[in-house]
Amino acid sequence: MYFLTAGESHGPQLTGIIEGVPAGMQLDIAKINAALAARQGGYGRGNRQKIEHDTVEITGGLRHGKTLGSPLALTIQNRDHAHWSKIMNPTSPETAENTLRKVERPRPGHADLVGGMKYRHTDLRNVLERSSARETAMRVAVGSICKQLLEQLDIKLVGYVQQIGKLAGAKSLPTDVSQIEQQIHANDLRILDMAQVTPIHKLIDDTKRAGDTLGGIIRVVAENVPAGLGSYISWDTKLDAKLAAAVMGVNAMKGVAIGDGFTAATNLGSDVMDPITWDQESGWSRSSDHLGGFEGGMTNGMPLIIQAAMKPIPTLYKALKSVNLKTREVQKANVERSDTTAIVPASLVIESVVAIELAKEITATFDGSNLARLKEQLQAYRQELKEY
Ligand code: EPS
Repeated sequence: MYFLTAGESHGPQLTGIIEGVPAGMQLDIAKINAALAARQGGYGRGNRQKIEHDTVEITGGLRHGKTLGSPLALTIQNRDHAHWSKIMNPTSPETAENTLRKVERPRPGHADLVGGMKYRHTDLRNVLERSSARETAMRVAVGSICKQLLEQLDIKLVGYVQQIGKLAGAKSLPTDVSQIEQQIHANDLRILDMAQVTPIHKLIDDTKRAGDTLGGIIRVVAENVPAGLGSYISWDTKLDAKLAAAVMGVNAMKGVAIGDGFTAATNLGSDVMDPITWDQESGWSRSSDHLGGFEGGMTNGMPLIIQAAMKPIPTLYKALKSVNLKTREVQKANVERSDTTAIVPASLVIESVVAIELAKEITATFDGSNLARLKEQLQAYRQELKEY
C-alpha cells in the first residue's frame, strides 16, 4: 500500500492517490466526510475553517461504491482558492498582480527559511503553501479509508488529546477505544475529562489574546491488533519504527513515544516489562501494557499505545524577530492567518497516519488483493496464534 498527496493550501484542490486497498470493500464516503469535518473542528482553530467545508470526491478505483483494487483517486476542493485565484493560479504568468502577498520575512520555527534556501525560492509563499497543515486533510481522507479497512478486520483505533500546553485533559490512560470515543465526543477538545474543558478553553483564549500559540500531547490507542505484525529481523522491518516515522511526518511533531516511552527509561526493568499470561479462552497475553503493545518491533497482541508531542504553531500574531530576505534588516516575522492551537485536528491526523501504517503492514503481511480473502487469512492467523 502506498499513498501520495499533492496540492497547496490556497491552490485549487488537494489530490491524493492510494494504491493497495483490497478489492471488494464497500467504501462509506459519509464516514470519510465525517472524519474531514471533525478535522476542521476543535477549539482554538482560526477563521480559515469558516471558509472550508471539506468533502471528498473519488474519481478512480471505485465502482458502485466498492473498491476495485486499483488506485483510489481522491480530491478535496480548497474553497479559499476563490480568494487566491490569481496569486495561486497554477498556469497564469508571473505578473506583478499575480505575485502579490509575497512572503519575505520567514517565521521562526516554520519551514519558510530553510525551504526557501533549499529550493531557491525568493517568495517564501512557495514554501508555506505546501508546508501548511492544510495537506493533512488528505491524510485524514486516506486514513479514514484505512480505518474502514481495519474495522472490517475488527481492529479499532482512536486518537485524542491528552494534554494542551501544560494542562492535562485527564489523569487516566484508558485502553478501551469505544469508551475513549464516547468521552472525547462530549467536548470540542477531544479530551477525556469534562472538568478540564473550561480551564483549557480559558488557556486557549488567554493565549490567543496574548498573540501566542500552544502545542500539546496526542495519544492513540489501537485495539485487537494481532500479535506478530512487524519483525525483529531488521531495523527497517520493525513496525514501531515505521509508526514513529509516520507520526513524525505529521506537521509540527517533535516527539513520539510507544507505551511508557521516556518514562520507561527512568523505571526499573521489573516495573516496565509486561508479565506474560496464558489461558485456554484467549491464548497468550500480558497482564500490563507498559510497552505499548510492542516487543522486538512486533505487535504483541496488547493495545497499541502511541503518543505524539506537538510543538506550538509557529505563526504568532505577536510576531517574533526575523530578518528580511531582501534587505537583511531585522524585522518582525510574517504573520499569516492561523490557529491558536491545532492539537485537536492533529489528534485526528495522528490517528489517521497510524491507521495507514497498520493497514499497510497488514496488506503486506497477508494477501491484500481482495478483502474477503484477507479476512479469511487474518482469521486463520488469529486462530493459529491462539493455539500456539
Ligand atoms: C496553516 C495556516 C492556516 C490554517 C491551515 C494551516 O491557513 P490559512 O493561512 O489559510 O489561514 O488554517 O490549516 C488549514 C487550512 C487546514 O485545513 O487545516 C499553516 O500555515 O500551516
